[in-house]
Amino acid sequence: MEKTWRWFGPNDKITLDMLRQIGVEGIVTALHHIKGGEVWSYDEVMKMKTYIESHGLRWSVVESLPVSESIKYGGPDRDELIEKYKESLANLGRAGVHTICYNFMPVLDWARTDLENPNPDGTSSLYFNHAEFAYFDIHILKRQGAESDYTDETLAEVSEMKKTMTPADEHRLVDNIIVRTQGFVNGNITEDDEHPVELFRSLLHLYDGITPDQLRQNMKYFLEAIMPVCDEWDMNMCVHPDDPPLQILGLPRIVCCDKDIEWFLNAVPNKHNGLTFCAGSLSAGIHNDVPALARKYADRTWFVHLRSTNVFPNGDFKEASHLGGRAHIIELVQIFEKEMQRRRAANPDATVAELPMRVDHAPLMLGDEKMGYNAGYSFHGRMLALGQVEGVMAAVNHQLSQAQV
Ligand code: DNO
Repeated sequence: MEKTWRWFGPNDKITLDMLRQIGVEGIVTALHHIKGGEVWSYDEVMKMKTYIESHGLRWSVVESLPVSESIKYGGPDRDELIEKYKESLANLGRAGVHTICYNFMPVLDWARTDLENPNPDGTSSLYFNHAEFAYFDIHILKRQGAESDYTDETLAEVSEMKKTMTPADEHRLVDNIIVRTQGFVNGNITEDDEHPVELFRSLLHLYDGITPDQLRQNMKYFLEAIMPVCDEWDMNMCVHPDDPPLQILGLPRIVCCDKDIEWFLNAVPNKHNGLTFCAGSLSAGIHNDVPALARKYADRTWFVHLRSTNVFPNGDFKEASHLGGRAHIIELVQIFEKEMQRRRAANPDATVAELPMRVDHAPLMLGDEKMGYNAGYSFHGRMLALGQVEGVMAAVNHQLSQAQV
């Protein structure tokens, strides 16, 4: 696989020169300065591509070309927005960038309650606490009927919490769940929004009455509309699984499990309709057997996110070491490296593109915590994780080449 790294553009404190020194080959980025829904012009795409290439790297993956809410809930302007999306895709294809990561999650791009949960060794990691999330839903958002989505146990924990939560604690929860995890990924809420909770509530209302089936139909509509452009420019669309892969905030969520993945791949049976295999997101659902999913969907996977989580008996989950947890990354590397062998064998005369993989959501360590990095995107933590995964890849490839002799 190709070693890639998510980089947030020329203002990222982690520079491309630093990334070359640690063995990164390809860059995963987006035109973060362009407002959601607007066309990425060929010139803007080329500017970014040239900048990356002038540092001896290549632009391997777009993460993300965001899908507007209106396309997801099926608003009146969706066709217009889809046309713009198609234009951006064609401009990327013309520039030679062919792998596109996107998601179909309503409103929230990903969710965590705690961005610096301490580990015994002095580092810290991202954490999702169910009771805190329920507290946010019930007492901060005050979503109608929210209580009925939680177990008695969780509700009892929430009542206990209510006795001690301060306004500062509540502010921290809002900041973690809907601001600091969203702004930097071109999500709906940014650090500059003065009333994030009100804004968030109005976004949730856009999905009133939208069932999972309706959302599925909207996804199919979107994919069918863009496939001709994807065929023309060889664009690999890779949907990112829902993170966490669970039903939350009464929203329809449709990329959470085996059945969901099977559905959207079959609904639009074109190889350009593929998957970002985010091992970490999938691992946070106790219903998911991550290596089994990788085995089943390797041939429709165009991008791999390697990270892992531990899920606790009450459903809370925390990012794990890249060598531990529920994702079983060593097995995943075996599966995807074998898939690469298969792709090469199936196309002996062509140069088969390496499958890009990046590490994700690594701990804060060795001073990362003072650097103000985007949540989950530390430097030392990710560098350590990349070193670990690189070692696994080297060992797996060595074994595979010996098996061939
Ligand atoms: C979070 C990321 C997500 C992901 C998008 C893809 O760390 O995994 O923001 O990039 O959901 O569209």
